[in-house]
Amino acid sequence: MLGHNRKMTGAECLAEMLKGYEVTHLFMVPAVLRRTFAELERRTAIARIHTHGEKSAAYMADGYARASGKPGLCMAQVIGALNLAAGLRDAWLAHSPVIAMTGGREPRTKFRKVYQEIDDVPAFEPVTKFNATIDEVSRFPDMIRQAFRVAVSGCPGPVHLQFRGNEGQVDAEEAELEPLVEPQFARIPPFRPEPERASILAALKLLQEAERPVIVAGGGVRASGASAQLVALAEALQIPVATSLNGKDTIAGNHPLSVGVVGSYSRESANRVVNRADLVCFVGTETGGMTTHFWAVPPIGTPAIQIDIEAEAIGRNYPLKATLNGDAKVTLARMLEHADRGSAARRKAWAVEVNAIWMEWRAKYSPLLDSDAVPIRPERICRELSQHMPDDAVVVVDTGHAGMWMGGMFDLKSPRQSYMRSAGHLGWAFPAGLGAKCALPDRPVVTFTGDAGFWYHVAEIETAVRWKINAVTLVNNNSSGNQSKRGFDRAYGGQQTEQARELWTYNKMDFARLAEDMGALGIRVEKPGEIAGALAQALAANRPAVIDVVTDIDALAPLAVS
Ligand SMILES: Cc1ncc(C[n+]2csc(CCOP(=O)(O)OP(=O)(O)O)c2C)c(N)n1
Repeated sequence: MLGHNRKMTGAECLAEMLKGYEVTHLFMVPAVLRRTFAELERRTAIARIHTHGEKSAAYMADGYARASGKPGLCMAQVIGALNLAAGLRDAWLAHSPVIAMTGGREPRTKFRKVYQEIDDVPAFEPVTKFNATIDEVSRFPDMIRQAFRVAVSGCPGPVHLQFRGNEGQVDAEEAELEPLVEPQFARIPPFRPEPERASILAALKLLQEAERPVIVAGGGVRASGASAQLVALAEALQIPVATSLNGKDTIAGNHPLSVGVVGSYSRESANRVVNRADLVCFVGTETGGMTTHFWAVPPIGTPAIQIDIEAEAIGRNYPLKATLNGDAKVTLARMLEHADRGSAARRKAWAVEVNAIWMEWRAKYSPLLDSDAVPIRPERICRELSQHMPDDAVVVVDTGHAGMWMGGMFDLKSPRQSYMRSAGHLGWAFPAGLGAKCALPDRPVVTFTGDAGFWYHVAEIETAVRWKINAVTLVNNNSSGNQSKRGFDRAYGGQQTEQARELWTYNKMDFARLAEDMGALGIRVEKPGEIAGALAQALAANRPAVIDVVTDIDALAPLAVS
């Protein structure tokens, strides 16, 4: 209740507030907010996960946030602040509510060449929605509330609070404070704004009259928890659904109306369906370059509708026939209430055509999905994972080839499964998977990464072992970053020299052995028939597990069609 102040330290206030916001874990490299850490131990059960680098702390907080919908917290002292800022970049791109706290400067000594000190605040500007300093202990309550409020509101995203003192020592000072918490802002979404009825009816009319419509569902559907409403509307009107990579888990891959991920890291059939559509309904997607294959899928000029919680996103890249500003869940629910199910008959021929496009894709890629080749084809790993992933798994995927393989070739088979992907940063997935497991300890978490991606934060195996974060990490180990091969072929005018391979290959590495040495379970897989058994063993291990799958360095993911 506002106005009930008591004398306390900033540390006591912050610890009480984090407990009130139901934070369960935070991720950091010391030493920052030391007094707060002591109060956290005294007053709360919050796990203070001490990592091997600030960037992986930020990625863990991001994975925690995306898995739970609750803000993920990460922290660094002044010298680690920019490492932390670098780690917010993926959260920024993915609209993930991460709260970063850093130590900052003392007004008494700044500009006097204080050891380790620079002005870090500007570096947080491009990766945060709110970037602020706490200079007075009296500002703890309102600024912490504002950090949570901004992180989860509207289109979610990262925020940064810099605390005075290189380690944020302002937390040791006392004032009359009230650790008031607003539980509404403890998770996304705090509000569900609804579009006006007229715009709902206008959009529905267009969808119902269309003969070849398609829905493109993005991360906004996931953030809103609107999968059930999306699928119900698609079923009522018989409209196929493509997703962005960020929205992959908004419809199960085995649903008859699912056509897969559209865009650059995509499935060929999804791009073909979206390019045949006479009306595209974008829901909770930025319509960015990745989802639209640089605005070629669908081509600009295709009749379109857009639903988004951010008014300023509506119409950014495609001229629109109808616009809906609101939360995805309530908007889709309202559309369903008014939907004319009888109009579905108009789309019978479209359903047949869409199914034929999907069957063509399946026939074309079956030999690779089912391949018994040694070294193993990544497509076969994807098929094995589609078949054997637990029904409630959280699947976490890195970028580059990992994003392409899993985006295009892996299918979720249950609405209870979740999928989270790197928004572009190589190396994100392994720590993000650990953060996801902290947020959802009772669900299996399976991360898919290439070896180049895994190398980035391999030291965090020790963190996983120390904290018993029993996530499973599968490494597509081709001793290279072979997604780069095509680009270097082009740069060398068609075919690269033998020496050019030094630009993208690595020494061979047995990650299973490395994992074992660090106290995790390590399983080396060299034959495709061993993948399912390794996954089952890793999931049952009751300790962190690394499945090191030796794959074909010549396997290149198919490029997007437009
Ligand atoms: C931070 C960052 N740096 C560089 C890149 C560019 N990049 C994309 S994929 C890739 C190589 C991926 O290698 P790996 O994870 O081993 O997968 P593979 O291509 O071998 O299947 C690189 C360097 C990136 N996406 N992110």
